[in-house]
Amino acid sequence: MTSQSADVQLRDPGLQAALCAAQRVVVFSGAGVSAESGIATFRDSLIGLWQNFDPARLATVAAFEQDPELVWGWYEWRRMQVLAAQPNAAHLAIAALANTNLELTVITQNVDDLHERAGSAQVLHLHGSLHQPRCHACGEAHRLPPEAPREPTGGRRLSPPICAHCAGMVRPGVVWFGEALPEHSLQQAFETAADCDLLLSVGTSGVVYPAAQVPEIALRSGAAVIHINPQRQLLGIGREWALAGPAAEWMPRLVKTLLSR
Ligand code: BJW
Ligand code: ZN
Repeated sequence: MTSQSADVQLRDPGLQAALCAAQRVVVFSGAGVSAESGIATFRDSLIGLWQNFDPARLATVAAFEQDPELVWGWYEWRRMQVLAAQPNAAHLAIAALANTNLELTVITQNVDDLHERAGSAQVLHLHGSLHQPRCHACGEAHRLPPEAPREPTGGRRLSPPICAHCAGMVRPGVVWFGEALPEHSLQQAFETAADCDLLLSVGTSGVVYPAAQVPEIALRSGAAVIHINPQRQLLGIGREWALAGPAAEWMPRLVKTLLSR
């Protein structure tokens, strides 16, 4: 996008007023915020061993129980991608918002740690983490051996580690379809969304519930919501705007506007 069309979009008087008035700000992020760090979004097509699989069919307990090597191998390939990646300008801009007098809450659906590595503290992870596997049988946390970041090589089937506590199979520490989200994080996400005056919804397709309720709750509670996404449509509920384009271009602009009020 040219900076001129960005200027035109940012000049909207309602949007300017929302940015000027913001005190309690929520950033709600999805896979698109990490796209420019080289992490595939969830609904991108897969490559290598997994190219004939639908991610939504790999991200289930049933898939793991039926073919643990396939599913564990997929998650290890993704974890390697994340270890080799760096936070991008969007993650950094979001982290910079914490150093202001705004009350900021970062809520993410992502299973990577790029918000934290950019400097954001206390990120609410609604869908868990690639870096916190646990036993599928007894739930005990499993410590992965420290690994130097390396380029993922296209992936392969891998046997899941064995739990030191009960010898059960270790599974990725993410939330699969049909599983409950972490109760405390979800409750906090809903409460901060209901209580914020500005929510920035960055890089999410907004199709996965209950996380997709977060921007809906903010809108219904009277907050302004800005969607930052090359493709995102408006929800059609209340005071909302769509800024079309990549997060790594929009977030630094928005943060600059918020800081120069
Ligand atoms: C850019 C960009 C750039 C690109 N800059 N942007 C109501 C109706 C129908 C179904 C349901 C319902 N409520 C619940 C359900 C079922 C289900 C669900 O929602 N299904 C829908 C898909 C229909 N939900 C669940 O099963 C949830 N659990 C549940 O409901 O439990 C009930 C229960 C209660 C009590 C006890 C027991 C059970 C769990 C959902 C868990 C989802 N987990 C996943 C996988 C995590 C692990 C993994 O990563 O493998 O989380 S699914 C996947 O989608 C992942 C993501 O976090 C999540 C959201 O995706 P996201 O982030 O939006 O990514 P994409 O790829 O979809 O979009 C990327 C966007 O970025 C796009 O818009 C691009 O345009 C944009 N983009 N480049 C900015 N540079
Ligand atoms: Zn165990």
